[in-house]
Amino acid sequence: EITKGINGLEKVILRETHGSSVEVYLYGAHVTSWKNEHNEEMLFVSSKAIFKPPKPIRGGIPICFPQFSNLGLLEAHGFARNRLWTIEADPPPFPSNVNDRVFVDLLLKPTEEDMKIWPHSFEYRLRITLGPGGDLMLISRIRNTNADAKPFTFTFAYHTYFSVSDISEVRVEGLETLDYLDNTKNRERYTEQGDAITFESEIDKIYLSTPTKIAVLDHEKKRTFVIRKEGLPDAVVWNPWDKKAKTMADFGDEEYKQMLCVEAAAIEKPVTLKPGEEWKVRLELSAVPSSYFSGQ
Ligand code: TA6
Repeated sequence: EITKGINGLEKVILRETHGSSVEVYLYGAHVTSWKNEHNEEMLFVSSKAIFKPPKPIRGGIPICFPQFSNLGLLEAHGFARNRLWTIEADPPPFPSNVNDRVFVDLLLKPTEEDMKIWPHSFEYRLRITLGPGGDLMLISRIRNTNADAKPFTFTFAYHTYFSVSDISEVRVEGLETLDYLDNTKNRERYTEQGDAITFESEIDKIYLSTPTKIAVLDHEKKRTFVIRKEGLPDAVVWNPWDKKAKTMADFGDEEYKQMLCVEAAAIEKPVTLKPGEEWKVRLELSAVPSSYFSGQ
């Protein structure tokens, strides 16, 4: 279903027969809502999010392409999240079957303007699909369509904002003992300690060579977000905490308590595509009721 969202921006609403739903704005191909069959919202969107181009929407799942953060000459996180994508009626076959899933296919190609700041042509196809159990899957296919035989190199992240009841009651499992680049210490490399990650201050870490599965446990809601990823070796964990929250106009001063970003990414080893080559990656999010924390 295509409808007008905030400020008249067009959005697609996917409804799954068992009751779960997803909303994605054509602006940025930006998922802003993912609800389970009990109509509970799984993603965080700031109450102060500015749904007005060219400002990216604060929350949901921003698409960071062709540049993660300031790792290059483009604007922070690249331009894909503040461009208007189109719905593609019959895309080339996707690597995943969608027979029992609802889905929408979005497409981004660079404009002449874009080619001035990033002189490459590409086709970015994003398939957003919802399964019978309410799991949300994002499949990206990025193809180098340069006519001049030039390869291009990029970094990438699904910048997912999870909604949590209280950040001080959240832990992340699956990133223990891994190396990470600490963005709060000019990206120096450290090694994470041995037990699950908990939160009591600003965190901005790019974990390297991470497992395909990461769990985000929300103790109060008794809910675990399970992140499964393919082709995305890194994972960014970010919470601005109080001081940085106050510096963000599109983020409430207290909202850091109800969100956590855990971002499936390709950062440490930028991706290079030759003309004609296509890069395919998948992110699958599910939310399962979790019993009490193990060992607490
Ligand atoms: O993914 C973490 C991060 O790179 C942080 O350093 C912070 O800048 C965050 O992204 C938000 O970036 P944005 O451009 O959306 O404000």
